[in-house]
Amino acid sequence: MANIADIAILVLLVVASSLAATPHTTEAAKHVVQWIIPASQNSSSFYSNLFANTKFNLNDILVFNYTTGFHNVVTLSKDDFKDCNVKKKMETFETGPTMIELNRTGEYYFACAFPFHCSLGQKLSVNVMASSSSPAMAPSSTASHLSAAATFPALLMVIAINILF
Ligand SMILES: *[C@@H]1O[C@H](CO)[C@@H](O)[C@H](O)[C@H]1NC(C)=O
Ligand SMILES: *[C@@H]1O[C@H](CO)[C@@H](O)[C@H](O)[C@H]1NC(C)=O
Ligand SMILES: *[C@@H]1O[C@H](CO)[C@@H](O)[C@H](O)[C@H]1NC(C)=O
Ligand SMILES: [Cu+2]
Repeated sequence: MANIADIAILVLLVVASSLAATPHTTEAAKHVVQWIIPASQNSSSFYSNLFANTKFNLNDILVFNYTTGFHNVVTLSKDDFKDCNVKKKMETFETGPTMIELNRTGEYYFACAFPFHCSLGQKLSVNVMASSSSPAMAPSSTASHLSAAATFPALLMVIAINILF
């Protein structure tokens, strides 16, 4: 026969474990891209197609994976990106893999500055959204409701078992 203290401890354990299992929402996503000259015929849209369904949120990390010395990563203005004017680069990253922390919202324009690589399609623009706080909150509260809903029957069962046996 269970006593009140046993039940109280069980309740605490179950509640604590459900709290611990609640997922973290602020985790930054990591997007890895194989940074190459696209082999496809539609080379100029290769990278935009690749990420057509990807959402980039503030503080996500973009990883350009390439072999140092074979490619690099430069940032460009919108116009220089369009024209592959890589000589007007703002920043240069030359060690692969290059990790870029997307620490501001808005458009980023990346290209490889090796001769002809950009015009052969090795260019990528991403639009970083500030949505990491608001839309991410919705799934989070749904998740914690679900986990609370799932916890309650489990709690009753544990108590019932404890009382019965
Ligand atoms: C390739 O480009 C053509 C013409 O621009 C387009 O119709 C087709 O959908 C593209 N294919 C892919 C896989 O992007
Ligand atoms: C980077 O590219 C290399 C060579 O293609 C590959 O072995 C490695 O798994 C890639 N790394 C990531 C994080 O994708
Ligand atoms: C954002 O990241 C860049 C390099 O990725 C860095 O130079 C800059 O200081 C960062 N800005 C902030 C506000 O953290
Ligand atoms: Cu390149």
